[in-house]
Amino acid sequence: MGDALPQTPPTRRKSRDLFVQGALPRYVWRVMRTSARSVTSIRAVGIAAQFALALGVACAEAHAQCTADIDQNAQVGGSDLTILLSAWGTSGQGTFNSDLNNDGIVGGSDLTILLSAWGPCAPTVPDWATLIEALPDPAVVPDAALRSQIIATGLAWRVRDAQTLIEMLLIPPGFYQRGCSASLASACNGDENPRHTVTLTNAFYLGRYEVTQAQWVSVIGSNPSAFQGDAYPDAADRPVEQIGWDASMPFFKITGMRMPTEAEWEYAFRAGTGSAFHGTANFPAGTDDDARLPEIAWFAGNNGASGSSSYGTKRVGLKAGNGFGLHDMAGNVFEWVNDWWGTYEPNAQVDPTGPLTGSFRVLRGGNWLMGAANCRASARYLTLFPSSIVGIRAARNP
Ligand SMILES: [Ca+2]
Ligand SMILES: [Ca+2]
Ligand SMILES: [Ca+2]
Repeated sequence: MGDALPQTPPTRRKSRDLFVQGALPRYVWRVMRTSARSVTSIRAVGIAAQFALALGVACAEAHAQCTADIDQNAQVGGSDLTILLSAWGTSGQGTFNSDLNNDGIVGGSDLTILLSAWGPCAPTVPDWATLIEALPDPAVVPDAALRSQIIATGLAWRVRDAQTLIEMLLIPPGFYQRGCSASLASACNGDENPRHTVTLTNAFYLGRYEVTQAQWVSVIGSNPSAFQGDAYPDAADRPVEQIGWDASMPFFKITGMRMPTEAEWEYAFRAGTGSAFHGTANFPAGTDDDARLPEIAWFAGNNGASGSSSYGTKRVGLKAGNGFGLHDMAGNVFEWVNDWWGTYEPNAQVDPTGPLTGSFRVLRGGNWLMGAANCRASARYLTLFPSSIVGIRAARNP
C-alpha cells in the first residue's frame, strides 16, 4: 500500500532530532502519531517526512501553485495533513483532493509534496501586475488581524500595475460600521447617518497614493491640473486634479482599473478603526482629535498662504499612512468614488454600490483647501464639478 518510500530510510534517531530542532511543528508529529493507524507504520510516515525535509530548504520557498493546500485556506498546514492522512491509501477524491500527484492513490509521494510546501502559500500576483512584496510588512500594516485577513486572500499584498506603474495594496474582505464618526471639533452631517454595518465580500486592490499627474499623463497624454509648470517642479508626483467624475472614466477604461465604491473607500480609510480620523504609527487605534490631523493630512490647517510655494496640493505620500499603508486618504485632494450620492439605509448592507441614479457624485477624504471636518472617515461631499481640490485614486479587481 502507499507510494514508494525513499531507498535509504533515515533512522528514528534522526527523526527525533528533527523534532527537537523544531524542523516541523510539534503538532505535525502529534497528528502523525494519532492519525497514522491506516499507514503501514508511524515510522513510515516519519521517514517520508524526513525525505521531504531532505529535499532541502529550497522547497520551502518554492510552493509555486500551493497544490498542497488541500483545504484551500492559503496555507499548507496541520489541517491539510489531517485530511491527507485520513485519506491514506484511498483515491483521495472526497470533499478535498488529497491525491496531490494525481497517481490514483494517497501515499508517501503526496505526503512528501505536502510537507515540502509547509507554510503559507506563495500569494497570487494578478496577471496585470508585478510583485513588490508578497506578504504584508508589519511596519506598514501593524495590526496582526488585518495582516491575517490580507494573507488569507491568497493574493499578493503589494503590487505594481504593469501599465501605469501605480503601486497598489490588497484590501481584504471584511465588515465595518459605516457612517457618522464625529471629531472633537466637528459633528456629523445628516447624510452620515444612520450608521449601519457594511460587509465587503471581495478583496480588491487600491492605489497606495492618489493618482499622480505623471501617471495620468502616461495614460491620457494631457494634464488638466492647476498645480503644474515651472512653479511646481515636483508636479509629476503631485495628485492630478481638475478632473470631473466623467472625465476620469477614460483613465479607468483604458487601464482596466476602476473607482472604488463609496463603501470600499470608507472601509479602506478606516483600516479597522472606528474613529473620525484613521490611525497611524503614533495612534494606531485612530483618533477623534482634530489637533492630530496634521500628522496624516494636508488640509486647511497646514496649507500655506495663497501665493506661497506651500499653497495647494503636495507631492503624494508625504504624510503618515493608515493601517493598510494607504497615504493621503485624508486630505491633499478629494477623491471621487463610484457611487451616486444617496441617503443611507439603517439595515446592514453587503457590497453596496449606491443608488442606481442621482444628481451628485460623492467626494471623500477632504483636501488641501478645506477644513478638518471633511477629512473625517464618514464625511461625504456632494458635487459634479472638477476643481483643483478634486482628484482620483485607482482601484482594481484581482
Ligand atoms: Ca490548508
Ligand atoms: Ca498520490
Ligand atoms: Ca486624498
